[in-house]
Amino acid sequence: MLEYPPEPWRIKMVEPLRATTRAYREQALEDAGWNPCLLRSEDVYIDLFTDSGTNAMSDRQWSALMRGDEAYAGARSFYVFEQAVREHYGYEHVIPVHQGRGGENILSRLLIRPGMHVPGNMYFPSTRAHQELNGATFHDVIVDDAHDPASERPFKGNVDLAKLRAVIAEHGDAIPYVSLAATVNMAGGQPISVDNLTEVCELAHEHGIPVFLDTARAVENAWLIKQRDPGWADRPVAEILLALCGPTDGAVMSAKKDSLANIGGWIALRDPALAEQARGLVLLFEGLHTYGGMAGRDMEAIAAGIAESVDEDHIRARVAQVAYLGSRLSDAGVPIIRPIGGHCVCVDATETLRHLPRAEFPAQTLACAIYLEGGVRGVERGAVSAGRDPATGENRYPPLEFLRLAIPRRVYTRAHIDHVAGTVIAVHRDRDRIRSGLTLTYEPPHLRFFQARFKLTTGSSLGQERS
Ligand code: P61
Repeated sequence: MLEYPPEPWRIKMVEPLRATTRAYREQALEDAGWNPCLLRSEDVYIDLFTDSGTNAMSDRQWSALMRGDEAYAGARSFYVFEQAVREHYGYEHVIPVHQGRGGENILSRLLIRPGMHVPGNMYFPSTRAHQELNGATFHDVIVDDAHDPASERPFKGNVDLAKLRAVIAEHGDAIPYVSLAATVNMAGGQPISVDNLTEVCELAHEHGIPVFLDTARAVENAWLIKQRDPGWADRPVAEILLALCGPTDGAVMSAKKDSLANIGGWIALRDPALAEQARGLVLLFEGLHTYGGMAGRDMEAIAAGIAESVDEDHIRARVAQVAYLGSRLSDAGVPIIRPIGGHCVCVDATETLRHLPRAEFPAQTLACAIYLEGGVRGVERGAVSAGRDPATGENRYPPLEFLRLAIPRRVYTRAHIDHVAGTVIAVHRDRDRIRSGLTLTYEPPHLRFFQARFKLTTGSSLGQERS
């Protein structure tokens, strides 16, 4: 019997979903240029495109919205928000931004100069895009296991300290900061351990290099630490979160993830001088330093969401729902990234569609196949997401090529998750019927996966239809 703890909430308001026919979905996908990202959400039955901003807010968050103080300057809601971030993440200076990439833009502009080098535990598209826009080269210093879908190592988000030492030895003076992520998204939501994070900070600090943590899913990381590191098994998740942030110099946050909000984010810093400079840039790019592009009500909803995010019942049920989907797929022989991460289940596309060359984007093809099969939307995380090398213009082929099924928080029921499992299992069973991959017909210069368009490489259908 797979574990599926009863949800620690009941449903007060519902949003109708529409099931469609296969013929309808074929037309919709064709119109969307074989990119599920370009589908209209009303044409999607179960939307696992992202867990970002797709959370269901609680009755407390909705009532907090009504307390929003919409003053342009010094809104009361800002101080409520600031206090919640300080209390749960432990940083002194809290600067609001409209969402995560707003913070990435500010931090990269502040600290990066052309020719610099940024090491980190695997790239994230928007994070690396901002680093590269400002002239830096990103160096992946994550442990090798992170690139191996089958490895069961519990902390595949850890940094390989030897790799980090090598980058410091070569580029020490030109490293503005180490860019760490809690639960590494592009590795399938894999956590970093407190011990490893602490060692990274010690090493970087010895060389005068600050460390900034992407805390978008740090609560989920804290929960996985509680599950996987016996030294933390008895500690509250709120305490583990503080232990993760403690050794770092600051954080960038997308509140659209852990914080159970639909929009928002922040930069959190310890250094008052750097914080002052960040506020200056926020004024230019986001909004005043006491709202950063958010409405007062958004800041209230985030403050309430932060408190709920570290509730043990919430985080247990959230991560268990992800694990339930992963276990159902694993048990049916679908190759997924192991161990199952905090926010998503990732189907190994190179393994599933072994007969398709990488140049035909197997993960993008798989995303199309599960949409056609069951109206389920996931997202490609492979060569399309990796984009082109800015120096050579060639496609980058990262070791991992997978279809990500990211689960929004508190949105779908077990029956929905069972529908997803049934859909993916059916596509996997009939995988040999998928005869065509995809060819790009349009690609924008940045974050191409969001807007790219494709055509079938051969024929007029994927070939998966049953006769
Ligand atoms: C997602 F490919 N994540 O997972 P923003 N850091 C981390 C994220 O996961 C993240 C951001 C920063 C998304 C949406 C997304 O290139 C991409 O609030 C670990 O979305 O600006 C976002 O936070 C950025 C996916 C965003 C992407 C940008 O689905």
